[in-house]
Amino acid sequence: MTLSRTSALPDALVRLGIEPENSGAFDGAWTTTHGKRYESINPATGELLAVVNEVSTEDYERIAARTAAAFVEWRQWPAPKRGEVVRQLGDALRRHKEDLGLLVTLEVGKIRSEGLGEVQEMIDMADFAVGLSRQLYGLSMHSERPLHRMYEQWHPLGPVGVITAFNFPVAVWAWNSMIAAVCGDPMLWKPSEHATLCSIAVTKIAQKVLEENGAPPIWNLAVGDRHVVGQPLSADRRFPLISATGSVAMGRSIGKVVADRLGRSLLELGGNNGIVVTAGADLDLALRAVLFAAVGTAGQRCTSTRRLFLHKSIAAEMKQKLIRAYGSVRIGDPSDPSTLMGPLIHEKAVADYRDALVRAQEEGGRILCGGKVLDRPGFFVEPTLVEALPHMPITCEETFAPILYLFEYDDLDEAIELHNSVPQGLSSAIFTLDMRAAEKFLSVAGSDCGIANVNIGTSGAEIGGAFGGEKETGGGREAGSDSWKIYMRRQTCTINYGETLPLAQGVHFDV
Ligand code: UN1
Repeated sequence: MTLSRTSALPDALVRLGIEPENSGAFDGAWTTTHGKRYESINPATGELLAVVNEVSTEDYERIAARTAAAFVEWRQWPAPKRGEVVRQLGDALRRHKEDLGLLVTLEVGKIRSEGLGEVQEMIDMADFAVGLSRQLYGLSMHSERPLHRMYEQWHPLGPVGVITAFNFPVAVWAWNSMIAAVCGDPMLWKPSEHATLCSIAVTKIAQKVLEENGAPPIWNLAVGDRHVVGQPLSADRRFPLISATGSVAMGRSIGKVVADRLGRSLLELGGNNGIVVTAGADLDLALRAVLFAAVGTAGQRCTSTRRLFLHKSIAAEMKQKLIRAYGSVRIGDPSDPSTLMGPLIHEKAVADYRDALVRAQEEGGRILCGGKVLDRPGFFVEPTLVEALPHMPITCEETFAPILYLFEYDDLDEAIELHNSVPQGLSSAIFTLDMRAAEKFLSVAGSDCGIANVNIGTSGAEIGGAFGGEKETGGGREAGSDSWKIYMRRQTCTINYGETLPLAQGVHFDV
């Protein structure tokens, strides 16, 4: 594909501080970088949006050192004061919602409503974190020893390395940065190389809030590939926590490096999410949910539905409904409000889509509709339904594309077994009006995923819950609930206010 520079940057990008050529290094100030130049491409047109200068290994070292230095100051700010800074960041995001949402659309191809939804997810995280800044509770325990008091407290952990993927280029930063900030941790962000402008815009918004509050540089940025940022960051002992979102292969290599230095990793890796539809389910509800979860974001969410298990009694009807709905999905310019499905992120994603469909057919699958790459600029494909056989190897893999594999089943136990038979364990759902089926799906013998829904699709989780999954999805939990605990260190304190020294467990040790 040939690249042509757009005549001028869209006003929204200019308002966000994006320039034709940008520095990808922020550590309290935007600094000159020594790495290569990266071109940010609009995946819907193939046009060049702007250029970003990536960091070099020496730039990384400087940013990491500044992040570590910021910790020494930031951890002394009272948590509610840290929360106040996050509150102001939430307000700034409210003001920039339209522009930042549009940048998400232009740089990664999400439709307008999903681009705005992503910024809303950041705002929701800010609100959650502000409340949390007054609720970083520890427990107190009753000591077994007389005149002793025992309690636990939570201290800031240290600088956090955050590695994010292209598909949620701003929200996943917010999951980490808002919580890390109230917990007292500064962070160094390595964004996806396919969403560099989003990372620069977010960091500029955050920079202003930090400056207005006289806060140290806690939201730092190092745009660069795995060699100059990803690997050094994972191995860097100044970062006790590495939070990484991306493929299983990426998580496996980062996880090993972090484990080797006995650091903590928070991994949010691939999903291969399934929906079970039982006999007697509300099929229209199921249809709408499947469509959003399988076709939304062009199938490029880690929570996208990739496998659909249909009870034999409703399979034919549901397939017909799906084929009709898939045929009417409006594919095209993601900034046009009537578009439902935008492009894939790049040429390689299109090749992966093609390869997956070739393999699916070789393994016995049958394409029911879709399956074609669109002949137009940008990286557009058709949403695709494939009738699949149980355990086809391709259905055990995550292909980041709008391909949905359909299976039929006789009884629920069989469906749950097939559902759980893949290596990933992120999100899952059942559509049913039968409370026994719903409860079985949610029971210990039901879905093995980190997220399990009833009459709701697999994607589009709210931030209030802990987000993440089991098995090869990596086990990490981010965003709501008590996910904050991984960003802090727990200290158990026992205080003796008596005049003797009784030992626990009844041990005597007197001279
Ligand atoms: C991802 O795809 O990496 O539940 C995150 C969802 C979104 C987050 C997805 N709230 O679909």
